[in-house]
Order: sequence, then structure tokens, then C-alpha cells
Amino acid sequence: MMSVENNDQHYDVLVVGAGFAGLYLLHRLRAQGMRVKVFEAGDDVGGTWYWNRYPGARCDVESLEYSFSFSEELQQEWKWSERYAGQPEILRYLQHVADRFDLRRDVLFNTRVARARFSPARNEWTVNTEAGEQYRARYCVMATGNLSKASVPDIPGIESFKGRWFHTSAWPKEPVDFTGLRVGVVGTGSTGIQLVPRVAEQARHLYVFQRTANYCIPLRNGPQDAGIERDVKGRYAAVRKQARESPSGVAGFNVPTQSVLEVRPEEREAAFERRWNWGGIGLTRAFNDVLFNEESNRIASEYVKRKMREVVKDPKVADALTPTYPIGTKRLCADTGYFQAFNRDNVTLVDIRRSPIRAMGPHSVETGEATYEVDALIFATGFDAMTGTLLAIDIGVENGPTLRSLWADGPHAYLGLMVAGLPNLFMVTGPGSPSVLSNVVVSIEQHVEWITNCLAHMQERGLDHIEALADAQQTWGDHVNEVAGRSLLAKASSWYTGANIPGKPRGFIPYMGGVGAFRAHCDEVARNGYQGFALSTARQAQGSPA
Ligand code: N01
Repeated sequence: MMSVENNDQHYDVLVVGAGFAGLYLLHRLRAQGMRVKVFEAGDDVGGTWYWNRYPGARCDVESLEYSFSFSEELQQEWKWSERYAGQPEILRYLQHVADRFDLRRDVLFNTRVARARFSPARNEWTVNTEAGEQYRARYCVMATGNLSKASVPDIPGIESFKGRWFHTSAWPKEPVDFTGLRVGVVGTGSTGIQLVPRVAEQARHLYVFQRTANYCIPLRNGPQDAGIERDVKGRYAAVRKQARESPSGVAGFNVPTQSVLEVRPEEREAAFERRWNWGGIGLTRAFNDVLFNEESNRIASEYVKRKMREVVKDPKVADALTPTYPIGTKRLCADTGYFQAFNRDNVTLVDIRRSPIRAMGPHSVETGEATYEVDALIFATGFDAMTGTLLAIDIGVENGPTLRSLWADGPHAYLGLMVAGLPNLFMVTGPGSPSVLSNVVVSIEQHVEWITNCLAHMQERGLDHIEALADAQQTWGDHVNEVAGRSLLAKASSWYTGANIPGKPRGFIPYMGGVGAFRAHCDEVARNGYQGFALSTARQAQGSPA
């Protein structure tokens, strides 16, 4: 046991993570008069935007929408410099939020949580940090993010590599200079696609090790347009409402009403063209069935492949960069000069689908076909998404179930908020909620508000114990699967289904029903007396007479 009784500290709520979710939780809970402690592994706030400092890191939701809506003053006073903010600016924004609302004093930085145990007898959670400190509270909230546990391939010989290697999500704080170096990048998802053009500008030579070619739409970033900013800020409440009620948490996307198949080819081309020229990841929303109908998807896929190929000069490289899966079934990427980078003399695309990486030497990466001399290697290989970070913490009930046992065959959760069997433990944007399929700031605000309203409801009634009911969780899980099953996404091999992590149980994890519908459902659950949750006093929960 790591704990030491004399530094045992008591709170109302313990929160793990100081990114968007943890900061907003702290702000709300404090306003409700609760004693809160937030644990953060980094030495500053920011979560995802603290860790992912790789060159080119940028959000592909527009800045005016990828931001907190809870404070009118905050959203009016903050000025975004670009249409899509880069990592440094989003981190500065979150640092500003922390300062503006005086949040830092309740955050324990450089503190990684190792274990959390619920005691039914005391009706409280005990959290142990890796440093051996122990904290107790009635409730615990995991604000740990959906994409934070890095996935690093286990390549034989990696320990013998003499150069520097990096995972993009643990990027050093001081800038890394690749000038004059031979660099390898493994991975061509959203991260690799942002990184490649930037590293190509510096490196002597860049080898891009690609297992899967992905669809990319040009981001078309630029300085924030002053007129658009004035317009949005002039009607922010309406814009935010539209985002909350929309499928993806973005007001700027119209909700499509037509099938690809019901319009004439010229109209369909014009619709795709508008989205292509507007930029960003809204292209699959030009029609309502791109993600549901194979033929509609094929038409959209062909359009994007044609546009991508127009950029790449070498037809063989263009072939290798052409995706072979249905568009949108893996996360759509947005790029700034990705395909153009392959027209440079110092960039080589290496197809590791055909010939996988077999080993690393002190100065090389070896595939079945060739040896590539490299001085530095960057893994842009993604994350054990949505469940990895939670399962990395040893969470459970004293003499009862653990999260690892409850999720042995894949995640089970009620509304992405709680797991049956783990009382008084909440998650923000957990499995079975729209989370990664949405503008996640909108989803975070929705979950945080639901959780804090629920705790206020309990406090007013003298209740102190809440559990998700197994049958409600099962019914919700069936619904999540049923909605996903109607789409093409559930059939794909992606991190949405756990397919990127060897041995991870397969199943579609997030909720595809849309942010607006999900919010309406969660609100209804609350209005109906927190249907599907058992709210009680601890005594009642233990079966003692109240
Ligand atoms: O990770 P990924 P990511 N050997 O899992 C390859 C968000 N995000 O960090 O597809 C060789 O998407 C893997 O190949 P394959 C966004 O939600 C947003 O890029 O498994 N290759 C793939 O090419 C995004 O989806 C933004 O065959 C291996 C790549 O590595 C999510 O984060 C920016 C491998 C991993 O792609 C994750 O993106 C960045 C192996 N062993 C990220 N293992 C924006 O908002 C994996 N790969 C713009």
C-alpha cells in the first residue's frame, strides 16, 4: 500500500485531469461550495494541449467554436488569432482560463494518480498518487481525456537506437531542431499529417512510414476574419445553442437533408466542391448518407481521392497515398500542405503495409524490403483511445469489482457518465457518449454541467450515494451499438473500434446519435429523477434502515 495515513486529506470531490474538463469541473463545483482537489500529471493546465506540442499541432474545429461557452465575459474578451488555433494558442487560452477563474490553487501539478478505491463502509473514494500521497472524497470524477494514453509500437531493437525518438503526445517543451537530420515519421493519421509538412521543411531527409493512406481535406487556415469574429461574438448565445443542439457540436455545419443519390451529378459535385473549398472536416456532411450508404460513400470517396491526387506529382506516390477504405470510417484528417510535402525531393513515402517495420538498429529502421538510415524517429502512432487512460489507473471497489474486471470484454457505461458497480465515480465524455465524434468542448460542457447539477440535486436532498443501474447501462449500450451498427463506421478498423491496439476488445466505443439528441436524452433522464441511476444515502445503499 502506497499511502501514508498522516498525509490523508479529505475533500468533497477529487478530479483527475486539468484539461478543458477538469478546469470547468473545478469552476462549477467550487461555485456549488464543494471542496475540490484536481490532480494533474503535467506541470501546468491544458491536458491534450499541454502534451501534444509537436510541430504543426492544431485544432480542426474553428477557434470561435472550440472554446468554453460558460462565461460571456470570457468568450467576448478572448481574441483568437487564427481561424483554427494552433496548440500554443489553445494552451495560452486554457492558462488564461485557469488564471481568470483562479483555478490553479486547487490543482496539484506533477501528480499522476495510480489507484482509486471506493469504500462502501465509508462511502468514499480514496485516491493514491504515484508519489504515495493519499486523498479521500465522497465523489471522484475522471476528467482524463479520450486521447491521452499513447500507443508506441513495440519494435525489436528500439532500445539500441542511438538517435532521439519521440511520441507526438509527449513532445519536449523546448523546440526540437531537425535541421540537417535524417528523420523518420511512423503514422499518418491526423497527427502525422500535421507534422510531416513542418518536419519536411527542416529535415535533411524525411521518411514517412505509412501503414494506411488517409483521406485529408485542406484545412484552409488563416488569420481570424474580423468580420466573422464580430458576427459570431454579436450573437454568441445563439451560435452556442445551435452547436449544442447540432449532431456534431458545431454551429457552422448545416445539417444535411439530402442523399448523395438523390441529386444530379453536377449538383453533387458542386456540393462537395463547396465543402472542399471551405476546408476542414465537414465534407462528409455535404449529404446525409455518406457515412451510412456504401454507394453514397463510394461517390464521396472518389471525389476526395481525385482532388488529393491532383496535388501529388509522382503517380506512383499518388497511388500509395490513395486511401482504400470508405471515407469517414476512420477519422477524417485536415491538412496544411501534406500532399505537397511529397513533391519535395527530401521526402520519401515508405509503404509499411506492404513491408512492415521489422526492427530498429542504432541508426536505422528496417522493413522487409530496405534499411532506412535515420538520426531521429517520431511516432505519430496514436492512442489507446477512450479506455486506455482509465484502465491505466487501478480503479475499483474495496473487496469488489475493478474497472479492469468490469471492462475485460470492452467498456460498459451508462451515458458515458458512470459504470455500474462503481458508485460515486463519474467520467467526463466516457464510452457511450458522443465525445470524440463531436466538438469535444461542447460535449465536455454538457457532461460537466450534468454531473455538477446531479451533485447539487443530491446535496439539496441529503443524498450522498449514486450508482448506475446495470439494466439501464445495458439498454444504453444496446442503443449505442444499434446506432453505430447502422453506419459504416462500426465495420471499419479504427481507433473508434479499438482496432489500433493489439488485444483490445473490438466494439464501437463512442455514441453516434449526435450531440443534440444525446443532450436531450441526458436532460430527460435527469428530469425523470435520474432514471437509470440509484440515488440514495450511503446507509440505504448498504441496506441499513434509513
Ligand atoms: O493517431 P491515429 P493520431 N506501425 O490513431 C499508424 C485527434 N487529433 O495521433 O491506420 C505502423 O489516428 C496508424 O496506422 P493504421 C483526432 O481525433 C486531432 O494521428 O492503424 N503504423 C495511423 O496511421 C485523431 O483521430 C487533431 O494502419 C502504426 C497512425 O499511426 C486522434 O487525435 C490532430 C502503428 C495513428 O493514427 C488520433 O490521431 C491530431 C504501428 N505499430 C489528432 N500503430 C486535430 O484536431 C499505429 N500506426 C487536427
